[in-house]
Amino acid sequence: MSHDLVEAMVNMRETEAMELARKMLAGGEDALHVLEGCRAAMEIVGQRFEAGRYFLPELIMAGEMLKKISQMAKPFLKKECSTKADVRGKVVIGSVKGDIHDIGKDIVSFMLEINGFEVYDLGVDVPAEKFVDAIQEVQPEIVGMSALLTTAFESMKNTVEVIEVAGLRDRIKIIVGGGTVDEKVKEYTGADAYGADAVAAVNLSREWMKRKTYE
Ligand code: B1M
Repeated sequence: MSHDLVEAMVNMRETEAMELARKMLAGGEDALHVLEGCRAAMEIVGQRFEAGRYFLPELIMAGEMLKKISQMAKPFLKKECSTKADVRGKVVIGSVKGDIHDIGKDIVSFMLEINGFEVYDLGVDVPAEKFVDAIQEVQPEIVGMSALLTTAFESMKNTVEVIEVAGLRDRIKIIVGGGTVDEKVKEYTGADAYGADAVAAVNLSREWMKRKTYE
């Protein structure tokens, strides 16, 4: 991963960051590595925000830079993964209620799509009831919940509970991910698995679909 790109992003030099990302992608660098490097830059921006060195405008600008780079990276991701699409299934995904972060969720959705899944993205700040309605309508095998705010873990847990109360829990597998989500959050929320990144989300989903095929 280019230290220059991380440095440009962290210091809000947008034009330079876009040019570096464009060159890296055009030069054949692994698009997923470029995105994971951007995640490292976001980590530093987040730390500066927490420390009171950066404020909301920097957070917004960092998000915009990453969105643009994600768009740039999409065609290259397709090239890497499209041949691996052998197992199909439906996934309903969203950022849970109270959380409007969507860059990571969008990367996960896109990676699932190019790996042969039909993805129904409910967007951000999604109430539990909207997940329930979508499960009833779409009949997915997998439900994905994303959250970056620690305060949204409660929403994740509540969403899993509401799905259970609606009698839909047994027919789906639930995967959670995003920012500070980890195995403990998975346990706390009652989800089936935690995905550390987009590739993990795809692998888990593929694994579940394979198992379902042999059941
Ligand atoms: Co916000 N924000 N933010 N923010 N923001 C964080 C998350 C924060 C950690 C920064 C910090 O203080 N260090 C902090 C949360 C602290 C906490 O809860 N402990 C924070 C805060 C506090 C806030 C606000 C409250 C700020 C305020 O208003 N005072 C506010 C909350 C708004 C809300 O949600 N209600 C807010 C707002 C925003 C912006 C709108 C300005 C912008 C988001 C733009 C957008 O998403 N459209 C923003 C940004 C950019 C960030 C940081 C800097 C970057 C987030 C990001 O896009 N990361 C972030 C700092 C950080 O992340 N360290 C921060 C890159 C992205 C690719 O990673 O989303 O983790 P990630 O996704 C990864 C994996 O986690 C995984 O795959 C992805 C690809 O590898 N993954 C999944 C994600 N979802 C998955 C689902 C899966 C599986 C894997 O299965 C379903």
